[in-house]
Amino acid sequence: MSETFDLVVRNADVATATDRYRADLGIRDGRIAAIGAVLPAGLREIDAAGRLVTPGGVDAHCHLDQPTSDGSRMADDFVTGTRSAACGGTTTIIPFACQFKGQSLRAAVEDYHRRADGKAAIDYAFHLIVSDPSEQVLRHELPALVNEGYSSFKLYMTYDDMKLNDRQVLDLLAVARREGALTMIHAENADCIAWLTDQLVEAGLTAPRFHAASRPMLVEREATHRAIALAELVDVPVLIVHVSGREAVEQIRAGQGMGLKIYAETCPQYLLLSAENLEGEGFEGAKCVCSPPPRDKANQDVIWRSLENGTFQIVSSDHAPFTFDGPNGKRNAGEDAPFPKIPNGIPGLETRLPLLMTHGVIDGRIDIHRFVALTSTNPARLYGLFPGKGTIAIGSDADIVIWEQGLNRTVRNVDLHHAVDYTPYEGLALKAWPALTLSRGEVVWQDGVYLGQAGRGRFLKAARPAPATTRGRGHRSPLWKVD
Ligand code: DUC
Ligand code: ZN
Ligand code: ZN
Repeated sequence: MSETFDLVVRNADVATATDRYRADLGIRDGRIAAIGAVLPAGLREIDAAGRLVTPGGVDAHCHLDQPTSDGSRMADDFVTGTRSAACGGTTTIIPFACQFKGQSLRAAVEDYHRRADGKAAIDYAFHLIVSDPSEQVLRHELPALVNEGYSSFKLYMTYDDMKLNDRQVLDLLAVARREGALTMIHAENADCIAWLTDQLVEAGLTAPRFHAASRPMLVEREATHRAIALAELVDVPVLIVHVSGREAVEQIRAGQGMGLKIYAETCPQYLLLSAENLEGEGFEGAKCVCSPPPRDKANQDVIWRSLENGTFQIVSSDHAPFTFDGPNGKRNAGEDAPFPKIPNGIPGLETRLPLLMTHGVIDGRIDIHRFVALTSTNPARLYGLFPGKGTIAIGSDADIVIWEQGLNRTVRNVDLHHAVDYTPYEGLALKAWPALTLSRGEVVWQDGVYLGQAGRGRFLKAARPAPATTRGRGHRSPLWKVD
């Protein structure tokens, strides 16, 4: 075996979730083979020239080519979605294989593999979405799939085509406990939302901004409280996804304070957008319709503080790519369409890391180690992909970002690589962007040019991520920050 490196990244200012050091990185066969002060020559060399170098991002919550039941259609498939991710420094994604009611879970997984096969340019694992926890699913399909590398699943407490009642949630949590899977929960109270929506529509209050009024903080607080209580009853860890504001944060902190393993994720939209963005001219507000909706400035501040103080383990994009114009997009039902007809979700795969680097690290709200933990190391750990993904260490995949800092730019949709015709972050400041992204040692993005190839991305089987119980003696969290 030759000892020559395929690639050496020289003079890197490496930041991981825990460490910061100046080093050369030697890469062989797609993995980091050596880290040293001065490494021998490689077949190829990249001089990082003292630039900040971080692990590639792991976006643990994004939706690509996910079938929907309302006729809307996602603009990004695995070709455009992974291209966009790579250009923004993300090297691993975990989208969702979604079960429709009445469908077999395995059929949903097989269908989703067909959508990804030959298309992804970076590596990917799958979460499951369970919307029909039948006996067959609970007893056979889900345990078998967890064993085969699909070790996390999402359940919904809202949306007519997805929502589960408390008994169904308990049944699924019990399977998660037995099988060592991690449950992600979309926590909003379905009946409250349906009732409020009816009131608003009857009163003729149907513009996009009333989307936020139909799902106030209270409905998220109540469902978050209930989700945590159900997890406590079953004695199993859960992860509350896309947390939007103070009242839900307080529930999560209360659970964590009781010693429960309650993990939590937030997204750039809850840090950088507010309900005011839903009030844009005419139908513009539809560009920011997502659930839960962005809240107000005070809630944004709480979310920022909760990144810093460790309440949150993960920042994901929740990329849910619907175009504004065009068939199946947000404006498909017309400018007068009532808000319940607007597809829920916004794009954000490509902007997640640069926005958090700019508004979090460079603006002094979080340090670089927290940034790496939230965007790469923690999602890799919690979803069973560590240490192959999520860090810069000998033996890990050479998924690496070299940063260009000191920029004075703004987000512009024309510069992005997704298939969506807008970004909700248009005009926000950008002080950093990846100069180069390596995926398993291959350059997929360099100096503004996409160099990836559809089909080179590999499916990753996820190990069982979670401790089986939430506070049993001797159980350790997989997270270094939470224990
Ligand atoms: N929930 C998600 O997780 N993503 C998009 C919309 C939603 O409600
Ligand atoms: Zn959700
Ligand atoms: Zn989502």
